[in-house]
Amino acid sequence: MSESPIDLMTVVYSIGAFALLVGTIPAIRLLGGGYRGGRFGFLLAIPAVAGISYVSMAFGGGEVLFQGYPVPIERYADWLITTPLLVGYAAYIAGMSRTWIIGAAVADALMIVFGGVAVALAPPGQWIGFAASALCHLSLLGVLYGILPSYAQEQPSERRRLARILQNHVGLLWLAYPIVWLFGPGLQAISATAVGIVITFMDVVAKTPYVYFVYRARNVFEKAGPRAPAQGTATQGTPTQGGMQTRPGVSEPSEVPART
Ligand code: RET
Repeated sequence: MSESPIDLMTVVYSIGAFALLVGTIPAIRLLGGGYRGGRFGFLLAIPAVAGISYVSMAFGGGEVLFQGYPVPIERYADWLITTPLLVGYAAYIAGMSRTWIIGAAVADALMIVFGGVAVALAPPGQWIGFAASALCHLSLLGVLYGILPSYAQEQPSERRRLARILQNHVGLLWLAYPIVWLFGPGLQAISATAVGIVITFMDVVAKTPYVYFVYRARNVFEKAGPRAPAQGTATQGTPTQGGMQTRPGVSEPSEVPART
């Protein structure tokens, strides 16, 4: 009786947890970077909540059998918190109105709630849940590609570029989730282990690079405070890299008086 000392999914979920927690690093750097605005707390919550959820999955926490198919409850709890943040943050970067940001986040949360209902129910109800979730997903895609661009257009070029990256990162990668769901818990054509491995990969790709993209484009955000670091030159108010505004329009009222 050779019982494997470490279960495959423990390894997979541990790697997922690690890769997601790596994603907190750029968010923490942004938080400590002396930027004004940027809502980096929300950004940090994305890989942090997911990372914690993966730690719990690695310990075999909340696995439940639905129709004989094991589903980790943490996955849906994590998605319920983090996917509205992913969508809402992309909308925020695009400069969308508060109403659209919240509307998109709510549509996203409903998509996950209906997905959770679908996974828990037996066939007729399951497909109704799937259809409701898919409708919410379609409405999200409508907001991302139908409404977001008109807001993004009004933004400075670097911010517009970041908004487009986040829009496509969310819009394209997420298409894979309902497909995996269909063959996994839906039709039960592929094993829960295979689903777990594929979803782990997708979750990491959906989150860690997302945070990094924002970090990479950090010149989009205004530098705040009296000690805006002079990168390269000590000249006041000179844009630093790539012509981006480091302190746009701020005439440094609270600066330490010039030592002349
Ligand atoms: C479900 C249920 C079936 C129908 C649809 C779904 C969509 C899920 C999506 C999940 C995205 C998750 C992400 C996680 C990141 O860690 C719920 C599978 C449409 C789009 C990005």
